[in-house]
Amino acid sequence: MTEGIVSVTGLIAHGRGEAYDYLLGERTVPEAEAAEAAAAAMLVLAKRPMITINGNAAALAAKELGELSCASGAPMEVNLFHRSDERMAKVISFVEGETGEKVLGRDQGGILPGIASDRSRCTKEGLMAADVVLIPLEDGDRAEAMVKLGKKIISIDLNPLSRTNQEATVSVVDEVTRAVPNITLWVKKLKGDPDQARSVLANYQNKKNLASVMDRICHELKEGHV
Ligand code: PTJ
Repeated sequence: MTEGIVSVTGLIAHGRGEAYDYLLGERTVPEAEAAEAAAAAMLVLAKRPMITINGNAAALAAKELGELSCASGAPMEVNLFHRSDERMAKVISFVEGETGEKVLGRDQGGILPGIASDRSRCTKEGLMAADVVLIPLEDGDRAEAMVKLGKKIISIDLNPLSRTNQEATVSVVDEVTRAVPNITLWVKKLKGDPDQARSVLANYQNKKNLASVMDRICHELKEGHV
């Protein structure tokens, strides 16, 4: 935060995540494992996959996201909610430095309809053109706007009740530094096998999976395990 990568409200968002991670036992629960496989299948089957990165995702998991980008062929783009030209440049340079990859976002010629102010800005060749978008720790308004544009969304968000998770096609309820490497492993397994990827997706039900995560949290609380 002092370097300007994470916003002040981003710190509060991290705290929310830590609380949910605690309720889930700070581990990848079986529902998350299933969602991570489905996320990988969607990335592998996409025509134009892409990864959007905000300050939180950059600070927590830039390297891991870079590895997923290389494995899946999904380009990375920085999009900020608390946007300024200076912060955009900082976060893009930070992610490029951490990953050694080119990151989109310097030329934001596209607009996400339905979002107020500068936070609607994105690139035409990246986010606007994508059919499948991975959105780690994303704000609900931006997630909703992408869904309205017909994009398939993969969220990574520890709060199973968040609007982002409720809007997503595949909702990964797991800590981002555990989730992303696991999605990368699944991408490597499924990359050469589109039939297997289709079968993983066909057997995955997002709403059911999210309900099961909630049941797990309630059960653990009732049993006094947390
Ligand atoms: O960097 P900017 O300017 O784009 O700002 C990003 C903001 C701060 C707007 C954005 O991160 C934000 O407010 O997010 P929300 O709406 O709080 O959503 C973030 C979600 O990520 C919350 O539901 C948290 O529970 C979840 N979360 C926090 N830390 C983690 C996490 N999920 C996975 N892994 C984490 N480590």
